[in-house]
Amino acid sequence: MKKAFITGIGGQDGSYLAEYLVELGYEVHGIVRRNSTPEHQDTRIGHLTEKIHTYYGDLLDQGGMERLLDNIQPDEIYNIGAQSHVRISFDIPQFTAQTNALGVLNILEAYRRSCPNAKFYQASSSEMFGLSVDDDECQRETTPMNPVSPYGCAKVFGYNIVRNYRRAYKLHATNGILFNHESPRRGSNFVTNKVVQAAAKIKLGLQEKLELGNIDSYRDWGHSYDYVRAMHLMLQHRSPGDWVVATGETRSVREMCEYVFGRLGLDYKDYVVQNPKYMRPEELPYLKGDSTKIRTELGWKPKYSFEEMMDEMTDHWMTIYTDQLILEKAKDVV
Ligand code: G4F
Repeated sequence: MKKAFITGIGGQDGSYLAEYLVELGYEVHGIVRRNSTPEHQDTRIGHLTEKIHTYYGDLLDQGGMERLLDNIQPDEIYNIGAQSHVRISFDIPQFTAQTNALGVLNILEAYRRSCPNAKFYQASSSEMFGLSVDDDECQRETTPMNPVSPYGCAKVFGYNIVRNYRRAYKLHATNGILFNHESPRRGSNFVTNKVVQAAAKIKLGLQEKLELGNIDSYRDWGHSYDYVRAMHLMLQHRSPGDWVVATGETRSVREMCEYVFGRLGLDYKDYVVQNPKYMRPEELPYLKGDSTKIRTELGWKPKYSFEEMMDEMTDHWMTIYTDQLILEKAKDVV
């Protein structure tokens, strides 16, 4: 039985990855950060409690990580934990840099010292490309990195230190350069989930307006489930490398709103208002990934289309809010 160790196991990707690896027969271990509301800590992994092993841990605590890796001796390590919100990285730049840059170095050191024969995955990000776009309007493994946020800058350090450790210590250390990926488990302050939740509430008469920031930026949105399959595939390859994972399609936030509201029979223009609070001091205007390398060399391709993913998310929240409404009405009757 193979053993996997996942940082950020309680997040969107961590939970899909843990589920996927359990299905494949892995023994799955992962760390969650301690916070003051423990009841929120396993919202996404509660259904897996009997099947996985979780520990309190933090990427900033290298000693703790080393002890865990020493004891567990995993075959595969997935470093998915991070401060993952780009706009918030402008509010807490030092913490973002500590977690997303030094945190990577901490776990790499723990890995090198405790279980150097394991394979290592680093959650690198398309945010690292920033303002760079190739002549064909895509970003790929060879596109220069020109980040425009503390988050992106920290991720570039993480990416480079993985490449450095790979060469210097002959480690199977790999970077997945993932473009945006979403699902019903996405945090509600990322734009897709914010939009579907609001559209569902507006449809049911529970909300009047939706406040957004820049709706003219473009993103390449895939499904988290498809992207965790890609992470696993990368670690099955004989040699480590850097792989872009993307759908190759791009849409503006405006187009995404139009689709989601439209599916519920609403016109987004009647409800979406812009609030400077959600604007970023510097914005990444355009992302569209070319994932030819992983498609041709590893045979990866996404199962979800953009529409299927947004429909799944919308239906998820429509069901939840409809059930809540029914409950509220039942209370009124009693
Ligand atoms: O959903 P977002 O916050 O995702 P963003 O910034 O692209 O980052 C995500 O993808 C990266 C990969 O490229 C990951 F590395 C990162 O961890 C994260 O998963 O914002 C998407 C777009 C941006 O252009 C943003 O300015 O939506 C725009 N937007 C407009 N109004 C908004 C809002 N974003 C958020 N979060 N909230 C708004 O109200």
